Amino acid sequence: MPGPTPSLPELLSQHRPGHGLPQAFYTSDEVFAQDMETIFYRDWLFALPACALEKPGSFQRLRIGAYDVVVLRDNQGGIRAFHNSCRHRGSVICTAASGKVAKLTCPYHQWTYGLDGKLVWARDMGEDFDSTQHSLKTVHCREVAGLVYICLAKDAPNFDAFAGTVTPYLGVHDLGNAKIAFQSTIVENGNWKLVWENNRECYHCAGNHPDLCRTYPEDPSITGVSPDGTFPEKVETHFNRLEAAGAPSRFRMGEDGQFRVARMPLLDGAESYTVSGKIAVQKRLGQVPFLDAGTLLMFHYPTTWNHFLTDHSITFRVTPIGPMQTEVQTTWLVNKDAVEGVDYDLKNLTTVWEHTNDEDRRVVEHNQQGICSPAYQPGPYSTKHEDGVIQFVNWYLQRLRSRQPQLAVAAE
Ligand code: 3BY
Ligand code: FES
Ligand code: FE
Repeated sequence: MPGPTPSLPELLSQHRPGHGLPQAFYTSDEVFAQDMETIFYRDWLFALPACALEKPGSFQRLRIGAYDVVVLRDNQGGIRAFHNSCRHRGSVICTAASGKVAKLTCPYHQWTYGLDGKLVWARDMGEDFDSTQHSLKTVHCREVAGLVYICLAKDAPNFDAFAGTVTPYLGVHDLGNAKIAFQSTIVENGNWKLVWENNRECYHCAGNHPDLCRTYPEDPSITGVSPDGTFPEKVETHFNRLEAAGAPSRFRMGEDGQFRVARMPLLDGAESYTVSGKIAVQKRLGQVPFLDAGTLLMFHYPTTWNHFLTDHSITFRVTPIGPMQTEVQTTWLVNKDAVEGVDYDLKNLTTVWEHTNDEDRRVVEHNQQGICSPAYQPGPYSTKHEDGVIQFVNWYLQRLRSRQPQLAVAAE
């Protein structure tokens, strides 16, 4: 019979570099709680594309572990985030997943807040009651080129390096003029780190993604992180061609490995993620200079990877639900003036990634099932195909160690 879960310092000392993580990292309640405390409650998290909040008062509710958050557009057009907990007796205020309101009224005793979070009405609270002391609690919120990020920490980590690096890359994609064509939300019965490990390699692509492989190259230099900083000549030529035409493309990575951005070529002749390989949306989103400009790949741990294409863009959001459950939300963005049935066919637009997501769900679930066996022993990653996975695992372990000083010592 398996014994009790080893402590986190023990687990860290069991990890062999270049190998998968010990079982408990993917299964235990304790590690899951630690991941939430150390990473999800402290890092910047992708929330939604700004265009999801169309008008002042549009809101969306997000759940991150124990936290319930409302992200909304205020009367000045800015985007703000608040804890969804009333300053009276704590009720949730927004009960719907999304909607549009003039003000935020608590369903319990109707305390009412403005879109700036200030308490504007509370009945019969007496002379001494100071409404200015009862504003909604704010959550850090930043918009980067049409993408909204939040941070639950009291003191948010620096976000400027990421924002400053990716903003020029995203400029040509014009996400400010996007609308949501489709959104899918799936639950994968697997740990959030397995979702990421799977995303960070294409070693599994040929065996699992028949539709994606019509356009997306299996070449590890496209998906990976180029540990030696070099790229095949074909990729270099692609970078140079796109940059000369005004579309930033070269591979850039955050200093601590939290994010990467690079405009990568698709297979020869491919323009977008469709079965035919041709663009899906005739009225394109953005001003990417060529139809064969490939895909701008951007990830930011721990919540998002993205594909910004020549005709549309796709955002992905990863939200852990439990040690062996993760939500993956995919959003297809198109030009706000593109008309479904005229400029694009929704099925043609979404088929490849609907299939790919389902195939990824299946491999992640199989991975989780096998890891749950007492016979599981972490195996070696392929250095050729899985350098991106090694990079993710190293980032994760480094986060745990740097934010839990006792773990840094235990790992020596
Ligand atoms: O979604 C990703 O970023 C990559 C590309 C295709 C599959 N996956 C490895
Ligand atoms: Fe919100 Fe009472 S709990 S008004
Ligand atoms: Fe995949």
